Amino acid sequence: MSESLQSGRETEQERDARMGWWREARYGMFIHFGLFSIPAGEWKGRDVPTYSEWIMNKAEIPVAEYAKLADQFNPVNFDAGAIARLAKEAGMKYLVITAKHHDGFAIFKTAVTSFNSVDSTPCRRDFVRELAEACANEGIRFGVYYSHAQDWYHRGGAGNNWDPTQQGDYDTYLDTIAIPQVEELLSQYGPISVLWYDTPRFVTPERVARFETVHALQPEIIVNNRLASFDAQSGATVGDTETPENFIPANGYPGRDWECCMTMNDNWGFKASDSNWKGTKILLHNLSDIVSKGGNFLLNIGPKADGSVPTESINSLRAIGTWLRLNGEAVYGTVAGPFARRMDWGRVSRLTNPDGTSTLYLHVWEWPKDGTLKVPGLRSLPASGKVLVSGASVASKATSEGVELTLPGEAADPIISVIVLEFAGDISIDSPAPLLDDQGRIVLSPYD
Ligand code: JFZ
Repeated sequence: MSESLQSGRETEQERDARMGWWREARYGMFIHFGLFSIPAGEWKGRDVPTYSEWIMNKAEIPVAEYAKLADQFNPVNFDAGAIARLAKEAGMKYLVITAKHHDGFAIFKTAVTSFNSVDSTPCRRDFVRELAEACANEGIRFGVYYSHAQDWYHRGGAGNNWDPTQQGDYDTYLDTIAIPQVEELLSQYGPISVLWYDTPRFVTPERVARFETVHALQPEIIVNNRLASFDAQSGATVGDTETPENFIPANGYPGRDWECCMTMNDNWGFKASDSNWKGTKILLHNLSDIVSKGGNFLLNIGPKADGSVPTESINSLRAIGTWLRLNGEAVYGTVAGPFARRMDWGRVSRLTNPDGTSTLYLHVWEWPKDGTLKVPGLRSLPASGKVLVSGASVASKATSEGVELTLPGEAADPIISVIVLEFAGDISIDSPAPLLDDQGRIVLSPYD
């Protein structure tokens, strides 16, 4: 539920319980799939310089012309079971798919418009239902992305300023398309764990309340911060989670749940001309960086028009899944590390255990050549230390800067090796002193 509109209706304990699985999950799959997957970023032989799923807008395609894409939408290779298994193999714990993006096309059976994948296409398939069932079979939590304000097809939807035939009343659009479709999604597809709204336009507190009413259909649902950018009365952020997109905030959002959503290349929807794949190392470093700041990583795939998942996406997801099978305890259920400054050798995540002991996971991106790893600012000596994967012991000693670790042998992993430090109680850390040296200069490490 939205934080500002739920205030008083949910205790902190109830909120923690509702967010519990999400905070444990830390890592999910985003899927951008729809009619836009057909042009894949090209229109009338021209590459359109924009996100693939924005092609109708940037190429200013008239509604009637764009709608003809539905006649050829037949993703015979869309295999919901395979996608859910891929997410599971990748170590992802939840999945969010674009039920309706800004182009107004629903990939689910909706009674309020025929512009959907069941009524208007040769495939006559409900992809939301297929994926919801596949995720249930694999134990993956299921969520939906919904573009509630922007709708370039239905009259009155926001964002279409090029086709006069689409103009109409915004509240009528909300009442006849957006709100009824959200109600369909929350009442006809079983448990929906995440409702991922996108691009709030003209969304007032009164309009927020109309959506909020529907959320009551799934009382445990987690709603992001994009239903409305703020609650005008209280000024509080509406929604349960912050959603930095394609960037990782320097310090996360202390005290707030947040999720970084990210593309694997430069597009959300499949774009044929986009071969700028980030690759496994960058994506794994991003996961490490995000969880070290207490966030979740929602990593996107853009299936092709035939429904198949790009090979580059599969390869990186499988590689990260392999790493997580060995090192997942440094990710799942952890919280932000205790250090105000990033370590120049990697990142740190943390567990505060029920018995009062503490655990630090050192995500070592750069294994020190001399085997000595410095943890500046750490003032508690660990009771024990080991390399997570091998179990090899790690010795530690206190120094004037903090704690110095002696690492055994070679790095346990070519990308990120995890060191586990166990502490008998809480962890004492230097307060983040200003980065001044004795000449009063600001001293920044390369990673700063
Ligand atoms: C939005 C969508 O427009 C996009 O197609 C994709 O679905 C992405 C996940 O979400 O993109 C945005 C949303 C907000 C901003 C920029 C792009 N913003 O606030 O700058």
